Amino acid sequence: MKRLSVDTCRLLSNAVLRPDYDRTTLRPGILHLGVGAFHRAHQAVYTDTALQRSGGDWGIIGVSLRSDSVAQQLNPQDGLYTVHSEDADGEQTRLVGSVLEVLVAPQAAAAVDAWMAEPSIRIITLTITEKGYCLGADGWSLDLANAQIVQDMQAPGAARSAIGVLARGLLQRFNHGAAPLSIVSCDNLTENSARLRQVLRQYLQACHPHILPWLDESVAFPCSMVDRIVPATSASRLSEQARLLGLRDEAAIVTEPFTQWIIENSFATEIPDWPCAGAQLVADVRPFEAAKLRLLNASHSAIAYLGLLLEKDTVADFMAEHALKQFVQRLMSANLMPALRVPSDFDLGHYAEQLQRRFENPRLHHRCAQIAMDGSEKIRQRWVETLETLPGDSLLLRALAGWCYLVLATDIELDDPRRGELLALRRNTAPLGQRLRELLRCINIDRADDPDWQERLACLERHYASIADGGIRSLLTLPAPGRPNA
Ligand code: CS2
Repeated sequence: MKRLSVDTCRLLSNAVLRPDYDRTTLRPGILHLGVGAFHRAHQAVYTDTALQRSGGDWGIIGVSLRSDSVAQQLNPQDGLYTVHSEDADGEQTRLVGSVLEVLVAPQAAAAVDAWMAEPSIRIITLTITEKGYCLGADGWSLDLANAQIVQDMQAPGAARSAIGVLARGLLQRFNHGAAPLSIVSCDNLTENSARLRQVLRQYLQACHPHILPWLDESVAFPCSMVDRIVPATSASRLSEQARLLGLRDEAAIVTEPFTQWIIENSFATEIPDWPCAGAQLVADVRPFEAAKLRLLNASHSAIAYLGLLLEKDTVADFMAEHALKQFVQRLMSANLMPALRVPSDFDLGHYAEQLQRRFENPRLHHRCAQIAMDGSEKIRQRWVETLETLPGDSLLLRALAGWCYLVLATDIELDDPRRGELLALRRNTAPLGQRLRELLRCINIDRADDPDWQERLACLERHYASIADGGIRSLLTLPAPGRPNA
């Protein structure tokens, strides 16, 4: 079967929607760091719709920070790929034309710097995952003990971390006319771009302090909340897509129809017509970020860890079992939702119902193992604030007991930036209470003297023991309705 490209795309099945703007004259206006599946199903699609409806020079230069796999998928296809969205109510496939090229930063550092310096690039967006921000324990400053940051600060010209690459590009931009710029984080962190600004300032302060006045004056960091469930595309799904398309698309994405992008309206530059594609520009994204992270992502992580312990492959498999779905519903309604403060016109109940249907989508094949990745980073963002509003025992604490058990007592593979520390705790033979306290430190809970945490820790130990005795199911049996926080 032929492969998708500019030359072959006329052979695509007629069912595929295609862009009708002229890609041959489209100039880049956006540089994106971390051009994985999420970016291709989200920001690149909003930009594609904006190009379609309102035009403008807003092509995207994608940058991979480590591996060349996305470049291998997209460059031979002239940047073209398809997005297939599907749920129980219907499906749609579209060809996306907004990505022009993918560069691999370690192999093409000069080209990446040159694009960052280019005034026609007006926006840099990022999806580099939570760990990419190299945040220290306070969640806002740069982790100066991070090995990559240490290395980058010693040799900023050869930087490899996202922060180092961005800083080097900003230096070039400053040296080549200092055009204004908007930098938008699209990662699952509250106040994502504000945090990025802090760590970047700290890095620049150490390496190129003379550009800080320009950064403060001319570079904006609008925060944004992004939402779309985008599982990694499996090999079998790629073959299924190829049959549907009539062409091989190595970069095909399969996702859900739902998509949301809420962006702080504080740009230093013009932007594509993202609002016509459904993006909402607001004065304050924080309530939206909190609702998304502490409801969607928090329950996602709970499903992932409990699901792995129950040998459920996907989120939909988990939700297909009545008792487990009930657990998720109660986790949301009794623990997660009461801890949120949302604007009066935000219908949290509707959002939660919609979420459950999204999780149940049987076409998504979103693997628990994918969501479980980087747990020590994600749990900080998703669970800790809510746990602190809940006294003693709670369903969320049971989910935390599940994660602790998974880390300490199973041989399930851990894909986590703190893998070394976690594995050392797994092998450690110290008393359980001590190991749990150390594990909690890995998710930034270090309050051994706080009586509330002592109570939670005692419950955590009890739950851990009951998982060890009777398996995780014993913990997911719901207490009688009406009990507070249960
Ligand atoms: C998921 C998210 O992998 C994960 O951690 O919780 O990627 C989630 O699918 C997205 O944030 C949904 O918008």
